[in-house]
Amino acid sequence: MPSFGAHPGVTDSSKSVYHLWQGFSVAAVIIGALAIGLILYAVLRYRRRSSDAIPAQHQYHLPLEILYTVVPILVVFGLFAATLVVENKETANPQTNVTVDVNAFQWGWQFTYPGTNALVYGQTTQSPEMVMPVDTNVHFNLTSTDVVHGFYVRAFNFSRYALPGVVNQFTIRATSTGTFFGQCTQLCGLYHSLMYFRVKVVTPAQYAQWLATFNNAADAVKAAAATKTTNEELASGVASKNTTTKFGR
Ligand SMILES: [Cu+2]
Repeated sequence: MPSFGAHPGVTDSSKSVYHLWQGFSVAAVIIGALAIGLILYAVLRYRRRSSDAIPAQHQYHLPLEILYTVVPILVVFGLFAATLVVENKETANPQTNVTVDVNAFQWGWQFTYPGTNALVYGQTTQSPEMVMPVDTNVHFNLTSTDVVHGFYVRAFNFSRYALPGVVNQFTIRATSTGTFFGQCTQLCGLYHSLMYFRVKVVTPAQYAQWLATFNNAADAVKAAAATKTTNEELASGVASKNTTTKFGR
């Protein structure tokens, strides 16, 4: 099936969004072709041939009127139902073992991994690179220290506001390894254009190895300081969705 300009991406949810897009595009092509076909047929078949003869008139054709009322309603309901299914998948927060706290600020990103010393931090030209395991549900708690930012990863077909005072939660399961570009998608000030980051998706073994590199006293101090400010924001923020455990922990 053609892509209609979109891409499947590298996560479960990016793929379902992509398939939804394909479904909508196919529906639009079929309905567009039908409408244009009927218009062209009527224009050509019943074009004016002589000055006085007019085509036979068929108003109040009840079955036809019912058909062109009911069919569009069914089409709209079908598209609505498909959207609902995909949206529910997008906002599902299944139980996870990996949690990443993302804190956006003017103008950079901080990624901390609760329960570990891992800390990824970078601003403007530093482009921090966060790490997450493949084929694993990863829970994100997204917030901001100052203004509204946008967490966007193109390969994930995914974007969320990073809002001060709100904790936006979502779960992403990457299905292939690689390094993917992310960026802020809300005009947030002078260096908004430099608010890039990268997401590195690695195997679970590589992820464990990466976490282990932070097992030292110096990184423990740094992570404690970084998570303290993030935790204060998470605690004061309003959760985007009620969860049984506090912010998925
Ligand atoms: Cu920003």
